[in-house]
Amino acid sequence: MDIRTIATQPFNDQKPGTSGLRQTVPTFQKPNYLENFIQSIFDSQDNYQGKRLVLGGDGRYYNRTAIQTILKMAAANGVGRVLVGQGGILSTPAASCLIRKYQAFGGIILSASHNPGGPEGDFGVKFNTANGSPAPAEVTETIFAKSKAIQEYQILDADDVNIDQLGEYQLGEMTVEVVDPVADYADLMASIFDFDAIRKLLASGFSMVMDSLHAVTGPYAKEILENRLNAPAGTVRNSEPLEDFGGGHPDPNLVYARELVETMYGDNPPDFGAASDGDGDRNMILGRHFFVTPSDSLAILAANADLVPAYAKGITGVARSMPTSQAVDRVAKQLGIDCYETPTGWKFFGNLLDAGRVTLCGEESFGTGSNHVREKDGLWAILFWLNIIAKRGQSVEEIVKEHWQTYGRTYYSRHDYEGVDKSSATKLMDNLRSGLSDLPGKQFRGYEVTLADDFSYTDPIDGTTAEKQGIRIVFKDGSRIVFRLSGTGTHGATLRAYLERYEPNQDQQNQNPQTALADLIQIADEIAQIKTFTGRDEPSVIT
Ligand code: G16
Repeated sequence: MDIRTIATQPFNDQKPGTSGLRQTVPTFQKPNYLENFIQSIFDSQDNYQGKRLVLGGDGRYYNRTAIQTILKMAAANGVGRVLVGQGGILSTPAASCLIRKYQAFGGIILSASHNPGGPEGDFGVKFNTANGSPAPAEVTETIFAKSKAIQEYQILDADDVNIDQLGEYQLGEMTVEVVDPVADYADLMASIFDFDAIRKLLASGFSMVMDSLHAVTGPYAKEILENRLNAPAGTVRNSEPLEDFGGGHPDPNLVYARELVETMYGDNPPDFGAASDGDGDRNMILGRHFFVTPSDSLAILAANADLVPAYAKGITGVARSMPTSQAVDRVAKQLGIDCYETPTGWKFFGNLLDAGRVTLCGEESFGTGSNHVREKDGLWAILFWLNIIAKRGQSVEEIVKEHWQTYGRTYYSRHDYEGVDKSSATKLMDNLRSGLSDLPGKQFRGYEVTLADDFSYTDPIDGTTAEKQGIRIVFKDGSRIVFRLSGTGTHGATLRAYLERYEPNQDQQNQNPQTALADLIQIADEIAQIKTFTGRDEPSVIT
């Protein structure tokens, strides 16, 4: 076996963000850049030699090249067997499913999620631990520390493996198993949902469209929706994963999933529309001329969980990230179950799910999931909605409006200011922080501040703490404004302002959210001086 030890020097920018290391493709193409980070992952782990690793990505540009490098490095570092998705494809939730099912010590997932791809686009590397969850902070901190001290890495001098052909291959002493990326995941979905009921729904004239945005969910959605659930051929649009996502931005929201939005808001639209992102962990749900906010979606899934076979016996608890609206809290209260508030980032749900404290969790950033894997899961959320519709026999809009009547409506919106100068964004946050103690008791347009803090979280299972997780300004009526800087961008800084107002009165539940939140939008600018610090008159993306 020809293992080479290559001398290298550290890079200073390999700190994993909200979800792994994300950089531009040209950054990852710098000599030794990918290798340093992968070696740092191996160096952060103990006793993995001889064990299994799961490997795959969302098919974006550089995926195939990176997979060959990682396979050779895994062989040189003593990994026993690597399960790699055929063609290098594995959605993030499918990778989590494989790690758990085949008891791997971890998984390396190659994706920059919803960020654009291509030679000038973004690339990313995420490491998931043996429970299938994104690596917790102590692991990512160790990886970062290793990356700052690295002097050499190990790589096998060998030919590339044919990752397009299912089967087993030998790479030095390591076995590479090229696996069907879809089958195990599709089986898992069939074990959770009432596929017979969904099949009947789809045979009854109910129409739907799923937009895979030329990203990883195409093959998964085709197998599950068209092959197993008999949806008509063509139900899944843009189903072929492309290295540059067809030039699009694989982000399932009202701005970037434009084609789907036009269909669902056009003449005679289908009954149901859905989309997922680059790596298949996000979801967007639409009805005829109707958009479901992710925060509402989480609350509605929780309120209807008893309609799904896997959750019919009840859910133990729910969790949401801090900026996610409090709609699910009201459902939890009614169900008499716990509701946890965690920092942004799916990794914070892992311990709660492992300990059985929560069954469902979700985030405002178009992510919802459950204890079936340890990642958010786009197709799972779409199937959950289909299962609910099949059982309730109502439209998306009817289900949501009935929910508002029962629990009240939580008006919600996120305003993103993308590509802001980093130092200006930092100054804005510092300025906000320094004024927090003066805010309680102050009135803004009739809203009185009752709490203003920088959110910190202590994990109830392992006691670890995470500080400075976003600035919360809470008003007397429960309305909130939250400010954070995104941890997933690669160009400048992205400021996110999250706005929320509760409306229990049924007569007031049909406003446009931007109108309903107009005062809070003004207050957000007044308190944070967004225009002054960013130089922007309006957000780049409103969701
Ligand atoms: C990632 C994380 C999510 C997070 C989202 C937005 O999603 O997994 O937990 O909510 O980023 O994070 P930020 O506000 O820091 O940009 P994904 O789909 O990009 O992996």
